[in-house]
Amino acid sequence: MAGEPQADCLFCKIVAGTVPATVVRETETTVAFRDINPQAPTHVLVIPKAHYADAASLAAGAPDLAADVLREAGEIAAQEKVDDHGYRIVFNTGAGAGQTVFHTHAHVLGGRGLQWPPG
Ligand code: D5M
Repeated sequence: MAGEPQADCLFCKIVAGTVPATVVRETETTVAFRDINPQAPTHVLVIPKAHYADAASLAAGAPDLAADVLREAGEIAAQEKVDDHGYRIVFNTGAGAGQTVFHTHAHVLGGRGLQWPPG
């Protein structure tokens, strides 16, 4: 069912605490942790605790939770002090766009100049 934990999902395991992560912030509905393969000095992932495969299905199925994730992305940028110079919030959506973990996650990237368009 939408939102239910999935046994084979890496990020559900991080939520459950059975896979370790460097958690930098947690709320009732979200967890933020450092990306294991950082692409910028600040690279934090913000996830909803509930399982939704991608940003679009999260927004369609649980719009308040989607708002929580976006708000937390902003809170992380402030906490990491990258909000002054600008930062990027990225939701890779679909394998062709580079999504490898099918549990919605916002990448919060900052602390260096970011090029546009992205690769
Ligand atoms: O992003 C998936 C991201 O998840 C990718 O940048 C690596 C990161 N990742 C994978 N495993 C872990 C663990 N265990 N801790 C922290 N970060 C992790 P995507 O947009 O799906 O390519």
